[in-house]
Amino acid sequence: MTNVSELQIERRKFKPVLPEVLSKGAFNIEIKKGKPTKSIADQSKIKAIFKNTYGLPEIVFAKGKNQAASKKAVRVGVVLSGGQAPGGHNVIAGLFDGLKQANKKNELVGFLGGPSGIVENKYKLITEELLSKYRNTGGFDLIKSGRTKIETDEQFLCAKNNCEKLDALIVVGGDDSNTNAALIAEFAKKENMDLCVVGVPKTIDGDLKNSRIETSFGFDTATKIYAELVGNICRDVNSAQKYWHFARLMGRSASHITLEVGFKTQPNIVLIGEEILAKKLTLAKIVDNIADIIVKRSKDGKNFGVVLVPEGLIEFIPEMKELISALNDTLADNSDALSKIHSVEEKKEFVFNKLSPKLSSLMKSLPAGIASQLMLDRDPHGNVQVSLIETEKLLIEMIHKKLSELKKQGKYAGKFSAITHFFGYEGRCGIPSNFDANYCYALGYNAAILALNGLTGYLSSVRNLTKPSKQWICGGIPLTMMMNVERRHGKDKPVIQKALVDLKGKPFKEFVKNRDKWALTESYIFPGPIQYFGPSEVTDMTTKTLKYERG
Ligand code: FBP
Repeated sequence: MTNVSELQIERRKFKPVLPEVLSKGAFNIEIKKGKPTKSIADQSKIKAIFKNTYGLPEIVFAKGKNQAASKKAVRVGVVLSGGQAPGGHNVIAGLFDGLKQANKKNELVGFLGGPSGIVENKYKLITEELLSKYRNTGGFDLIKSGRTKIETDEQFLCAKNNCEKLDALIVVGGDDSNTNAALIAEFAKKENMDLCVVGVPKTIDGDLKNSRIETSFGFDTATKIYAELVGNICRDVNSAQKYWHFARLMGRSASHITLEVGFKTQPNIVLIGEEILAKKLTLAKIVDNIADIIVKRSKDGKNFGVVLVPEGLIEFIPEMKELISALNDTLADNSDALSKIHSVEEKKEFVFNKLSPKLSSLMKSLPAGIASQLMLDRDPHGNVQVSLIETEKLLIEMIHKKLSELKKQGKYAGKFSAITHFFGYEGRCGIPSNFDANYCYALGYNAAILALNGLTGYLSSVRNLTKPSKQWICGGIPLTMMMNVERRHGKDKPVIQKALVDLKGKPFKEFVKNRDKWALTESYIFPGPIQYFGPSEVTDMTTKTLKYERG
């Protein structure tokens, strides 16, 4: 009995197709430098923090000769940071192959368990024998991941000691982890270390992007997996015609996943957090809007439908955003006192007394379970763990109340039976799609080229992604260019700005054009499972978001 599936065996044989510009290796790539750059906001504050790495030029790779790339053997460390995303192993594979192509003696070590592996000096040497089992597979299990933030002086000192023998460190992570990468790059420069730090844009949430980073890796595969599940639910709904399904989809700060899955399946209601914030909708108004569609459909005899809820919805509702931000500060300022209180109810009482009367009564008005979930520990970067907050249940509870009021008023005669789903972890470790397998391999290979050229403080950038991978454009984007100052853990911190759904952007406009029709009809699409073999139309398609944004 073997412990790999038939698909895994076949999938290992997939050979990612490198962008043309990378295909001849490090010594045949010319480095083109652009003009000095600025951070997207708070320039003077960011410049003051990143004295040594602020203002770097953008880098684009072109075909040509390169004398500068390191010919001497180098030792490079890689760390996978934050939530899993399909394709992480291919980043390591591309990195490994890029380094070995330049010099067989180059070495790659993988820090274990995320950034804590750097602090605790836990690592393993990556060899071809080891890596061959992981090529084109999902998950981060080759070296695991973690959410530790390298923050304290002591942690920086440990990192310094443990990276002393490295020539480069590659940080594969989202906005927070790459912010950390930028801080490490700055620290290394300040300490005169010979360490080049390069980031790789990872997150299924799709919120680490800009004009040069078209998408983060993992978004493509994860949304395809969620879309298969939601599509199947749509078909079930249309067959039985008796339930309303509420599916919450991962994406803690932005609604890109929900929008993309919306395009792929065309359900009846798709909530976009960014729109809710822009329109300053209250929780009650959101519930009214959903109830309105439920009532309209029931008049046509349709007591069924599908609703997509972005995981981060709660933080987009202005009154809840205010509450969460006050809670963040209260929890951070009173962490010692709170750690001595053991029951959640007593903790809640303590917090109620610290909040303003308005926020305290808002919190008291929430279902007890949701209020407790809001009190849960923040992650090391100061983020609320929205994946643990069951917003869909909150909505359903409120919709029930609203519909029974409408019933009493004689405005609703339907039946509302709701089923909930949370699709998150199901999509984060799937076998990468062809797109992610190619993209991740290119990102890793590209990071190797940046590292071999000592280009520190950059994010690996591979773009032109709606074209075949041979035509992709490669280079590096200064990490400080994407930064602004935000409030975290009750303090102002430099962070890479998250890319939220752009309400003026083409994907959102396309959605608005269609949503009224989706609401009242059954325009469902059933995308089915990811296809790894077969016609290019189904195996190589990119996301609808990329198609509308770049099409
Ligand atoms: P990253 O931003 O680190 O890639 O992680 C994103 C994410 O998958 C979110 O969608 C989700 O809210 C969160 O991770 C869950 O975190 P955890 O794995 O710690 O439960």
